[in-house]
Parts: sequence; C-alpha cells; structure tokens
Amino acid sequence: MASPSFRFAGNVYRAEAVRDTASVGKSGMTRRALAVVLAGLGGLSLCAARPGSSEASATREDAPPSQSLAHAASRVAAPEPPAPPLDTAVTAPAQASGAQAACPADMLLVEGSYCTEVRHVCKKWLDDEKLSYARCAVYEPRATCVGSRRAMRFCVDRHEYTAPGDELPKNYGSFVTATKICKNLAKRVCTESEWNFACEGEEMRPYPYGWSREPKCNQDQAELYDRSRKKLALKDLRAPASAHPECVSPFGVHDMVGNMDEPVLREAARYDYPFRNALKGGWWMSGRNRCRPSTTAHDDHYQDVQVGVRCCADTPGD
Ligand SMILES: [Ca+2]
Repeated sequence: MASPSFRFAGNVYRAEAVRDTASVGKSGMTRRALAVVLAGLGGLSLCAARPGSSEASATREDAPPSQSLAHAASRVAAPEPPAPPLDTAVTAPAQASGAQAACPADMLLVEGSYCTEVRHVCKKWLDDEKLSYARCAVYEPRATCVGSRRAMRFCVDRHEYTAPGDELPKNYGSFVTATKICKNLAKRVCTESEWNFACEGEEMRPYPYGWSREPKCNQDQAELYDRSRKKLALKDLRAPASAHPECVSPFGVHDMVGNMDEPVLREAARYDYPFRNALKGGWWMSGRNRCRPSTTAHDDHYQDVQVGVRCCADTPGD
C-alpha cells in the first residue's frame, strides 16, 4: 500500500503536522517515521495491508505527515517497551435476562449482520475528493456491501469513557492506556469491526446519524490551537457526554464520531506491535468524522489531548 498523499497545505493541516511531530517526541513514533528508517535499511515498509473498504484504506484522518522526520527517526533506535498483553475475550457481566440486559447498564447491545467492506457514493464533497481525508456533505442514501457478511453480537460503551468524578471524557488516552482501563473495568478495547458496526448499524451509514454531514457532533471546530503559549499546542475542546444528544448511532451509541478519537484493535494487525491500533471517528477538528475511516499512522503508545477511550465486551455465553 502506498503512503497516503497530502497535497493540501491549508493552515489547519500544516499546523496539525506540528502537533504530530510533537507527539512523536513525547509519546511514540509514527508509522511513517518507522517506515522511513526501515526503507533506509533495506527498502522495507511497514504500511500494513489492510482489508476493508476504500474508506478504511484511507488511513490518515487527523494527522498529516510529519515535517520533521529526522527527529522522529532518531527515536526509532530506542528499545521498544514490551508489548502489553491484549484481552480479546472478556465477557461483560450480565445484569438480567433479555436482549439489552445482556450488557451492563453503561453498555449497549450491538447485534446483527456486519459487512466487512462497504461502498458509499458521495454526491457532494466539501474538500477535494482525491484527498484521503476529504469530507463529504451528502451521500447517496444507500450503501453497498462489497465484502462478506458475518453475524456480530457484543456490548459497547454507550459513551466515551469518563473517569469517576470527572465531567469530561478522558483525554491523553492511547491504545495501551485504553487496554488497561478497559481491562480494569472487566471490559476490553473494541475491534475495528465492532466499532464500525456500532457506529454505522446494519444500514451501513457513513455517519452514525445518517447520510449527510450534520453539526450534531463535536467536530469542525475552527480554533484548534492555543496561541498564547510559546509552543503551539492544541486546545482542549472536549465536550461532556451530554453535550451532543443527537450524535448517536443506530444502536444508540453516542459520540462515535467527533469529540474523542477512539483507539481500537485492528484484527489483521493483532501481532504487529507497536502498530496494532487504529484511531476511529475523528475528534473535534475538521476531519472525516465518519464510521469507516481510520487513522493508523500512530503507534500503540501514541497519546494526545484528543485521544480518549471506549470499551467493548463479549456478551455472556459468547
Ligand atoms: Ca468519539
């Protein structure tokens, strides 16, 4: 797979590259940085083959290429921390009988037929449609399953994770911290397929709330940066779980797009430490904010102000 192309040089994305570079220095390395180093060593590439739709194959949503790869590459030689164990079969405790009650009170049952690869037709683009992170204003109100279907049944958190006593969802999460938090709650991180299905439903909606981009979620924020500080830094524009009641999926799951970016496990990359994760849904910037796209450029330790946590769990008996 070729590396994504980023010809757009608008203010937002150019500035985002600064954040991306900073994040490499403090919390991990990007797939791009590692690929550069490996290419120099032997022409290798870490750009993992990713099954899925063309949407899912467009890997970068919110993190354009770093413009300081030399700095990033210098960190690659450092020893990697050991791969944290993955919990892949954690069963949620049932509360009562009945379909929805198969999941704890803070989770929702997601059950139905999932399509592995979906095709959407955009009728009106907001950006150059050739860009991998282009936003679509209006889709044809139907989707085509061009992959295979499989039955799914699992529990997913109704909201992004908010720590007890806090008003805002957790930030500075990562795939690694999400794994730990979910495990401590007797849950686990969602797989990308689970996350997709919980977001789009059996209709295979591009947006959790429908077929047209609407201002229902915490997204498309214009003033992203705190310019009062010497070092350019993202503002913390998190919203509480109750702030966008219409930002809801067909299964009733809130804020799947926008607000916090959400780490999930890419099933096909399960053993590809430290690149097992994808970030889903985008956050409060002008990203794609759809169900299928993923950001896969960051390693499992990447954490920043816009990364949160959401957990899944198996239903009892599954
Ligand atoms: Ca979210």
